[in-house]
Amino acid sequence: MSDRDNFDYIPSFSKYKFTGNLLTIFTFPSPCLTKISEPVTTFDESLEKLCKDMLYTMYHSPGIGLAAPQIGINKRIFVIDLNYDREEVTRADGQEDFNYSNFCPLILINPEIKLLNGEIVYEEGCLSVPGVYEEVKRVEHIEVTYQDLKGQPKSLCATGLLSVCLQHENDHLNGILFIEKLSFIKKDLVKKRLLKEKKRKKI
Ligand code: QAP
Ligand code: CO
Repeated sequence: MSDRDNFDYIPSFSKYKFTGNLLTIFTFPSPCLTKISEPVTTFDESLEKLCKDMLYTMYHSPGIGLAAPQIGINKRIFVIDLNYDREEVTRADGQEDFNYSNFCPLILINPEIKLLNGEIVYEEGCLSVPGVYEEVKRVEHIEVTYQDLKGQPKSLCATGLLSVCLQHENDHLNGILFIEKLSFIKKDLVKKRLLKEKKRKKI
């Protein structure tokens, strides 16, 4: 069994289909992106629904990670899937659509990251900072403890892209966007560009 088969703890997800609601993703400079999020204390049906909707929204964006603050909910939750397949298809009525498959979702609740060692530079992007991709330097080896949907304690070790993604999403829970990690000059330039773009779209 590959790790891609290991998602039967999410009932409405299967290898070939999933259901959920599309949530609105807030973009820079929304206030929800700079708040410190609160720990989750209740592990119930509504938490499961929220996580499913976050995954659904992430797959459709498409993205590889999404944190609750990005959808306006300041709770310590994020979802990740680095491995799913997305294939463009033409439906019977001629409409272009996408087929998604091979989901490998990770749901982390109340995560705590322990930075171990090494250094990794990766070109990051963010659904809340659309169109911006910049290199960010982070720690390569990390260890993460967290709770699953049932509140059970879990842990994992990560390197490479998974490590980068876990650190990026965890930053969201502390109100930090990846553009904050850029040099002063680059950060300023990117922020001004984003604000200008937003103003232009409103007119
Ligand atoms: C975070 O980011 C991440 O600008 C997840 O127009 C990114 O899924 C961690 C996206 C890279 C590690 C490495 C961004 C989609 C998706 C955009 C994402 C866009 C459309 C970003
Ligand atoms: Co992000």
